[in-house]
Amino acid sequence: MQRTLTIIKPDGVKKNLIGEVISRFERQGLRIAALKKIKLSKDGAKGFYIVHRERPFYESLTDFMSEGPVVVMVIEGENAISKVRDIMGATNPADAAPGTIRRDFAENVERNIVHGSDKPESAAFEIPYFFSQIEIL
Ligand code: DAT
Ligand code: MG
Repeated sequence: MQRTLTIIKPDGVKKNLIGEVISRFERQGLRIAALKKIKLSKDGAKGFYIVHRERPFYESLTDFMSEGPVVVMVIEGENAISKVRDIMGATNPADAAPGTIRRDFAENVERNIVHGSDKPESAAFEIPYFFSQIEIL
């Protein structure tokens, strides 16, 4: 059993895709262990994406992530990290496989609808960034 942190990004919330995205995860046998809708501040977004601080897209990415509400979730299941990433599709929707969330809904490499932890070490940082232990059930 593995846990991963998933975010429906501001573009996904704006496009009314909360239910659609959650359904895709649930249909693949994953379980929502925690969930809330929040709005990140610019600093909150910068802290979450701190690993990307040297990347040229860091400022633009963190502006986008703080432009409107997001839904943050802890998703649980066998191989949840790679399962969620398979359902999401590649970072750039142009490279994402047919039937993935990003291929079906994302506008471009930045506005790409969803986030999912990329490895257990990332999940271990990202889950407590948003949730305390008593909120994960
Ligand atoms: P992922 O979200 O697939 O794990 P990542 O960790 O490499 O991708 O990058 C984090 C986010 O940063 C990504 O979802 C969108 C944005 N991003 C990545 N590469 C980018 C690029 N070349 N130009 C603009 N934004 C980019
Ligand atoms: Mg990543």
